Amino acid sequence: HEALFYASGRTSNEAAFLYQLFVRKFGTNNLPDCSNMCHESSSFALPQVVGIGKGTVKLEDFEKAGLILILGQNPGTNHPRMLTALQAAKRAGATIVAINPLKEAGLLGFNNPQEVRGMLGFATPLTDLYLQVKIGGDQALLQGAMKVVLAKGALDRGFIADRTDGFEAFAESIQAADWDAIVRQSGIARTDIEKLGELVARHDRIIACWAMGLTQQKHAVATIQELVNLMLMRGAIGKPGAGLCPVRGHSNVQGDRTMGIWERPPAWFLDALGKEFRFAPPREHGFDTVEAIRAMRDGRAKVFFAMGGNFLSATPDTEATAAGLKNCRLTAHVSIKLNRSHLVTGRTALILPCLGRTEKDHQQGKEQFVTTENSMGVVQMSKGNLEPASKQLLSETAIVARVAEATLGDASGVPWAELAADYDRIRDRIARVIPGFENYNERVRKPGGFYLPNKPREGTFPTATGKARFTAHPLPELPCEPGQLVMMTIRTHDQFNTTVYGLDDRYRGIKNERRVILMNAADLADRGLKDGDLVNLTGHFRGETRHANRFIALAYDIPRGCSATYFPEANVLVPLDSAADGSNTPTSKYVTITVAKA
Ligand SMILES: Nc1nc2c(c(=O)[nH]1)N[C@H]1C(S)=C(S)[C@@H](COP(=O)(O)OP(=O)(O)OC[C@H]3O[C@@H](n4cnc5c(=O)[nH]c(N)nc54)[C@H](O)[C@@H]3O)O[C@H]1N2
Ligand SMILES: Nc1nc2c(c(=O)[nH]1)N[C@H]1C(S)=C(S)[C@@H](COP(=O)(O)OP(=O)(O)OC[C@H]3O[C@@H](n4cnc5c(=O)[nH]c(N)nc54)[C@H](O)[C@@H]3O)O[C@H]1N2
Ligand SMILES: [Mo]
Repeated sequence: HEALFYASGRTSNEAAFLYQLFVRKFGTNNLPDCSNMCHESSSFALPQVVGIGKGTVKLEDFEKAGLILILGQNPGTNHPRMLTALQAAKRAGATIVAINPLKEAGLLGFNNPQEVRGMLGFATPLTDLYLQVKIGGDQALLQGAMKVVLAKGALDRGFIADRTDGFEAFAESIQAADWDAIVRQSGIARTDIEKLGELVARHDRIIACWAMGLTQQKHAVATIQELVNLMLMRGAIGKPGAGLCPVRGHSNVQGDRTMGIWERPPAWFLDALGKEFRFAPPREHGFDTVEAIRAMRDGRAKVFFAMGGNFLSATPDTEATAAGLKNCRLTAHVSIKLNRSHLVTGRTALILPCLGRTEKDHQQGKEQFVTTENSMGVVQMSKGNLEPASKQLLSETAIVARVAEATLGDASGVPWAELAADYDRIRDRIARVIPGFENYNERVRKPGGFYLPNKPREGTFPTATGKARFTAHPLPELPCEPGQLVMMTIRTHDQFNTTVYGLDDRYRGIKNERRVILMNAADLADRGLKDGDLVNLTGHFRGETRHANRFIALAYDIPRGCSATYFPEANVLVPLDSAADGSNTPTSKYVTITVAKA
């Protein structure tokens, strides 16, 4: 338990399965991953209320939807392919609502470069209702909309009676919710909230999409369950053109979790894994990302191994993470690109370069392919077509197999080399351990791959009670002292997480600078600041302060009291101990700061 095995979300199903097998044979569930900082709040919230930690829609549902809600997501930049589905939905008559503190360009309109009209620059208007919610105000906004739906009696009573429980207590809590608090916390006028409520009341084919704006909040789990409440009122889960759509980030982050990259593995998974590989997997839950940093900092962890990712830059409180990594006896990274995590190391440090997904992967003369699972639960093959950058590069799978063999010797009883020599053999083992992967090798070779089973999609909810569950969540207090601003850390178009490709933020009209803070003009004026002033940022959390100096303050269309900086430049300000209730996801979208002239 003094060793930590991190994973980012690029690792293939095959490498991920072998990796977690190695770690559990080694004797721990210390498998923190990027999910802990990403959609963990969704993975934690959804099983309790719908019985599965994933979405319930397929791409084809978008064209059948009547109403699409997009909360805390910037698809134009982060999920550009989704815009095609939204555009098609729009043309088929769907109404689209965006809920976001910023008016993100991709949500306002859309140029499809694949279409002549798009090339000529005619944007298809996308959003019918744009609600510039205050940071952290989504739960209040959703409660307001649900008050309207309740008042109109616009309920799918058959669905509620047959497929759900907990409605009475939920309805009471919504009735008790106070309009003044709702308007204050959401920052949205009651008339606009009523427009949203009326749209919800009018539609039953509703799709709800969300991403980091909802998940990286202290009250993320409650907010996501509130969104599920709204969907259940209208019977909008488990029918065509309707359902939940948590939009994921890394290409295989969902698959990695399915493969067992999880510090809190379910018992059935460990049972099946133990049976297939004849051992007793450790049962005790392991460390997630936040706990892993604390363990390194406090000297309780001495080895840090990373399968991809950029742990130093992606995690909260960069200083604390750096101190933790330096405390280790060994740090090792399997990577396709150099990054800052390679520079802040333990006493011994290894960089193990590996093949990328775009490169050809030969094992014993035979060309291999790997597989991944997308946000919609589709498992597909992925095969590189470029010559590898070097003949000496190993695949991730080969590296895991060799590390396992060297660490565990013959005692493990797993034929590591044999498995890594032909990925079909790994897939055969996955098929025997994880439900839904039967005939894996055959089915994944078919064009388009295959869908994993999804019970809520088919209308049954494998929760504790066998029903979808309404839950009641009284509005929390959101901390923000007088003079403070709430800061969210967001992405630009020209970065992929910690890999920054360019200094422009083209859709927000910011050029050649990333150390900026976007603020409401009135908030600038209050502090005697002008657009373009150089400022120092101070984070405040439980009496601790954190500092990030010399940012450029820019006046921007953002609600009062809210501000935005970029990830990863502002990660130094994200407190390690500020995390979502239940999921322990760092609150990267809710950091309380003060701003002063530099
Ligand atoms: N080009 C590019 N694509 C990417 C990535 C990348 O870095 N670059 N990263 C990938 C990964 S790992 C992920 S997880 C996804 C992330 O995809 P997103 O979640 O879209 O990414 P973020 O930039 O973190 O922004 C979230 C959005 O939430 C809004 N927001 C912030 N706080 C709140 C709030 O309290 N309420 C509401 N309603 N909205 C809020 C912000 O204004 C922003 O528009 O993208 C993936 N795709
Ligand atoms: N403040 C703040 N912090 C955040 C976020 C935020 O919005 N705000 N977002 C969080 C989110 S959503 C996420 S997902 C995490 C991301 O956390 P990570 O996944 O740890 O970070 P990345 O920047 O995606 O990792 C990039 C590195 O991965 C390696 N890599 C890329 N592809 C491969 C591959 O195929 N194999 C191997 N072995 N290595 C590869 C490269 O070396 C590259 O430098 O960051 C989180 N941190
Ligand atoms: Mo992510």
